This record gives sequence, C-alpha cells and structure tokens, in this order.
Amino acid sequence: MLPFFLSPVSLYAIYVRRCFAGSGLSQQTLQLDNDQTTLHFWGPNPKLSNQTQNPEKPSLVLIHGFGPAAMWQWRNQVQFFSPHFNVYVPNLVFFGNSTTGSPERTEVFQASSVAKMMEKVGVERFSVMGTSYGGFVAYHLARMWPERVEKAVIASSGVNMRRGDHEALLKRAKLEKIEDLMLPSTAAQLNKLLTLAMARRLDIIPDFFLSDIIHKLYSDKRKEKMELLKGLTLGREDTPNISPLPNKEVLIVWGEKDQIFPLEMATELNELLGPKTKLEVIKNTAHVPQVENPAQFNNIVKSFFYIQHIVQKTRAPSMLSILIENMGLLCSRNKHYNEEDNEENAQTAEIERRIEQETKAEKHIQKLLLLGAGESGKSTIFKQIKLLFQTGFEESELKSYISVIHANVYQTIKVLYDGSKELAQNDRETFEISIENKEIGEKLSTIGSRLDYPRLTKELAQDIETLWKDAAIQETCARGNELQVPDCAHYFMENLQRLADPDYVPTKEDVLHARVRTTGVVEIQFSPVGENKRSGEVYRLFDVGGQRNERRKWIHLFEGVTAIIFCAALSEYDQTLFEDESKNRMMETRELFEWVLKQPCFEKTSFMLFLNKFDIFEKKVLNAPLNVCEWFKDYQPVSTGKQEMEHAYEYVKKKFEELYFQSTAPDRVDRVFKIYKTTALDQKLVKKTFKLVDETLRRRNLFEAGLL
Ligand SMILES: Nc1nc2c(ncn2[C@@H]2O[C@H](COP(=O)(O)OP(=O)(O)OP(=O)(O)O)[C@@H](O)[C@H]2O)c(=O)[nH]1
Ligand SMILES: [Mg+2]
Repeated sequence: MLPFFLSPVSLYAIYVRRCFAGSGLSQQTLQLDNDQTTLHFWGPNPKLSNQTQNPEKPSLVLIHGFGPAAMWQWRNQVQFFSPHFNVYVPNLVFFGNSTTGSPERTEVFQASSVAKMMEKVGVERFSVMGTSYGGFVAYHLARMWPERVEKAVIASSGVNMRRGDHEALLKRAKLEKIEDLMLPSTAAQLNKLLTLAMARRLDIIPDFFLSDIIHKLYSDKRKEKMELLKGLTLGREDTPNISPLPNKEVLIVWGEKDQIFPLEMATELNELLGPKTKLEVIKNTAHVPQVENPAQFNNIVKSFFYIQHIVQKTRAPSMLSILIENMGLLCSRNKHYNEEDNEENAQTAEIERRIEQETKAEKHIQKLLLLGAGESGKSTIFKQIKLLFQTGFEESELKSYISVIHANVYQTIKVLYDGSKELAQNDRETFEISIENKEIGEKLSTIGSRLDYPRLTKELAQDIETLWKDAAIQETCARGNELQVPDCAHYFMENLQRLADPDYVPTKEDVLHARVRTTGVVEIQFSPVGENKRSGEVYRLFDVGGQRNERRKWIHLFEGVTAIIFCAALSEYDQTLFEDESKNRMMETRELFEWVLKQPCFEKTSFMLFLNKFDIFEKKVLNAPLNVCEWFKDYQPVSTGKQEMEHAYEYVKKKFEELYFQSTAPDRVDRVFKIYKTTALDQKLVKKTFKLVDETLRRRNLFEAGLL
C-alpha cells in the first residue's frame, strides 16, 4: 500500500473535497430508522450563512452509482449545479461512511433512506439525478414519492434490466461473476471495468495507480456491497419489472457507446416510462458521460431543469443560443474536445435551423397562461380543457391517479383527527373523539404521517369511514377553514368503499376532484370545438404551480403571452395559506393579481379572471360573513338566501374590477379584461366559459389586424 503522500488517490481526494467545500457544501451525518441507519452526505453548509439551504432555490439530490463513494462521481456536477440548486449528495448505504444495522439490501431501501434523509433535513420537494445503480434509486424515489420528486434524471441506468441483460454483460466482460466487474479486486479487473465504462481508450495506466484505486476506493465494505448486488430487485425477471411514470418529467441521459447498459436499453426505457420522458444521447461517451463530457452532460441536464421544456415548446431561441454558446466555450478550452466541437457546432446549427422553422410555424399559436395562487383551481381547468378539446384521459392515466386519490384520503383524515385533538383542548365536549374511535384515529394519523401511503384496503376504508362519521370529526370538518382540509374531502369520504375496491379505476369525476400540487410547468396544445367545426384558433395552454416556492418559475413563460387566465378561489376569503398559516388566502391572491397586472411584458396581454369555486362560495357565504377578510371588511349583508349570495358575489367582483383599474396604467386600459364566474368541476360551465374566452380572443385578433 502506498503511503498517504505518495498515493495519487489520497492527494486527489484533498482536491475533490475542496471542490465540494468551495461549492458551499459540507459533510454531514444523519441517524435514521431509530439509529439503525447512518447516512452520510454532502449538503448546503449550515455554517455559511449565504450558502445554507436557500428557500428560494430548488433542491437537487445527486445519487451515485455502484463504485467509489459519492464525491468521486459528482465533482463536475456539484460545482456546476450548486449556484442554481441546494445540492445534496448522499452516500448510499454501505458507501462512504453510510451504513445500516438493518438486514435490508434492496435499492428500494436505498430510496427510502434518501427520502427519509431529505425529510429530516426539512426539504419537502426536490429533483433527483441518479447514475447507474443510483438511477435505480432515483427511479424508485420518483415512483414511490411522486408528490415529493419534482423531476428525475436517470443517467446510464438500465432500470428496465432483464435477467438476460445481466448474463450478456458478463459475456461482454468475459467474467463469471458480477462482483468481479463491479467490485474489482485486481488491476486486470479494474482495467476491464474502465474499458467497458469509458469510450475513450485510456493509455496504459500503471499498475501501482490501479492498485491504489482498488485499495482506496473499492476495498471498503466489500461483503455488504456484494449483498447489495444480490439484493437488487430489478433485473430478476425475463421482462422489465418497472411501472411507467406517466405524470413525471423524466430525462434519460445515456452515453452512445455504453457497454454496461447498451443504448437499446435507453430507447426501450424511454418508451416504457411514459409520455413525459425524453432521451438525450451523448456521443463519444460510454457509461459515465458526466465524467467523460461534463460540459455537455451538465448543459443537457440544466436545460431539462430550467430551459428545455420551455424553449423547445415556446419561442425563446436566444436563451438556447446562450446555452449552446456556453457549451461551446466550455468544450473549446480543452484540446481533446476539438472533434466533439465540430460535431457540436453542426448540432447547434441544426437546432438553430429547427428553432427558426418552429418559430415560423408557431407564429399563429396563441399562448395562454393559467396563473393564480395554490389551490385556486388552475390544474382542474387544465384537466377540463384536456377532456373537452383533447383526447381526455387514457386508462393508464386514470390509474396513475389511484395513489394520488388514496393519498388525499389519508391526508384528509389525518388533518381532521389531529385538528380535532387540537380543538378539543378548548372545547372537549364538541371535539373530543369518542373513546371507541380513538385507537383507529391514532392508527390512521400514523399512516397519514408516513411518506409511502399503503394502498387503500376495504378494512382501512371501513376504519376511515367509522372515524369520519364520529360527531367530533364532523364538527372539526365544519371548522375546516381553520385547518388545511382539502376541498375534495367530502367527495372522497363519501366514496370510500368504491375507492378501496381492488379493481378500482378512477372515474373522470374522481380525477377532477383529486388534489396534486403542481410543480414545474405542464402544457397542452388544442383547438376549441365551435358549434359545427373547430374555431380555427390554436391555443397552447400552460399550467404552473401556484404555491409561493413555485412562482419563481413563472417568469420564464412571460414572453409573448396572448392571454392570462387568472384563477382566484372565491371561497378562500376565510382561509389561510397552506405555505404560511399567518396569511389570509384572499389577501395573497389580491397581491398576486396586482403583481401580475403590473408586469411590463403584459402590456398588451388580455386578462381573463376566473372567479372560481363558486359552488363552495355560495354555500359558505351564508354562514361565514365576507367581512372576516380584511379586503372585504366594509361588506354589509343585505338580505338572506340566494339574493344575499348574489350580492356577495357582485361585491367581490367589484373589488377585483377596482383592483384591475388601479393596477393598470392609463395607456394600457384598452387591453382586454373579462371576469367569469366559474366552478372548475362543472364541465358544461367550463366549456361555455371557454367558448366566450375564445370568441373574445378571436375578436381581439381581428381588431388588431384592422379587420374590425
Ligand atoms: N368544489 C370545487 N372544488 C374545486 C374547484 N376548482 C378546483 N377544485 C378542487 O380544489 C383542489 C385544488 O385544485 P387544483 O386545480 O389542484 O389547484 P391549483 O390552482 O392547480 O393548485 P396548485 O397546483 O397548487 O397551484 C382540487 O381538489 C380540485 O378538485 C371548484 O370550482 N369547486
Ligand atoms: Mg395545479
């Protein structure tokens, strides 16, 4: 063994650690599973006040492959991504200093350890990028926690591996056992691994250097690592045993010459994962494109996270040009990349040409943005448009809502049970749960706190129904505005037995009621159907997340917008924000609407204000006076029943009108402003409303063209 000062690996380790520290990260350790599991990771350094977890920045978890510890695999990515993300780089269990006393050895266990780690550091939502074995872990994270994982990058990772692929790999390697390849113990074995993993032929590496690598990077916890290889759940069968991720944006990145997982696997995986998955292949690289061509790898991933889905689908060639220029610059600093430079330049020219073509073709497409605070109903309108003017939901898409709907059920009953306990502190008589239901309540509350909800069984549904019918829970539900009870609570609670059926397939109604916070941007293109034929207009509608930490993404969409559909939930005047319980929701909506109205790029943009959730409002307003909200404090009820409800609605509408004119500069008042009373769940009403929007926009176009 080489002494420290002669060991190239030890000396290089100092440099790598400095790179991580220089990116604002520090080494940290967490205990999980009642101290059974220790997870070591690099994360935002809590001692650096300007580098600590920044709530404005999204979070990104980088998951390493089988081989040396995390820091050896992500050096180029940590430096590149840390200015844009709060970056977390865990050592999976049995790598680096991470370990466990649990007998679990599957990659699913690795995924749940990472999820627990992120929960413990207080990060609710994050994106993941995993390479090779780490890609298996990233896939399971996205599958098991769809609400927490925003986007996923699966790099060089044969998640769709079959039993035969394993044998074919050993044949290519001319080895008998997988550990001889993945856990090399001789210079010859390591040489073989490097030949399969890298595209460029490495000049002869001296044996002392290979031995140093084996000793320092591959010899630790060999026994446990072999158990991890044996414990893999993927690749055990003759067909890929993965389920699609139809609602998740997934980027697959692969090296063209990968010999560990050949490129055909990437193509198949792209098909299997679903419509929101895309594949990017990096030329002249093999199993570790992040190491072989970090500049191109990083830019592809960055554009997936920030730009690509917006650039390719809207018109912003300048942003892509900047990105490509950067890629060129980074590569041209290194002479080895000359050949790749030429290829990249050709690629750049091709992309520019396509953008130009697309730009021409897109000129007639009208861009519509759905904006508004969280839970105002944007995604429900989006779903209705998909049902009305597109192909609707396929069975696989309907089924993908099962876990969401079951999660809604567990979340609802937990909020109500925990809420009743809190309210009972001041009023036991009304809110104390009956003795016979307390045990059920505790059990359901524990399930509701878990990260992975179980599928709803008939027995659990029965328990939930029993608790739901408890008088104290009903009283608590009546105070739902003080808690964060979702609007879909009643609907799902009244359908529990149906939802728990083993063959349950969600209906269209169920999907419209399902509540999933939107993260990122989703879009559809459609042409509304008129009386006899299509209206002729082509619209592209964008749905975004409305909660505070999602709004920083909106700005990327603000160029060239024809109309904004701003959703404001009428019923929220007596509720507080999910993300900040000290803030009234209607006051937040007022500030948000004002901010959007004042954006300089919306000078000519039309505004369609959807005063939504009218169905809830009309019931609520007769019991909860409008003036509980500070904005409406001068409201005076005039009568009762339907008349009073209409009066209250007209009052709110007037408030929004006043706000519009106060926030609109005099030279802009000729932009279109319309207000619609909506209930996003009501398909007929949404259809009628959208017809009016379409007519207004068509008239506006004719007017602008001088034809009206
Ligand atoms: N009763 C009723 N429920 C509605 C209406 N509009 C939306 N909802 C429900 O309200 C919940 C939230 O609606 P979403 O469409 O997810 O809200 P969002 O604006 O997309 O929220 P974010 O994605 O967090 O910004 C869902 O459970 C919907 O079913 C409505 O008009 N009436
Ligand atoms: Mg949404």
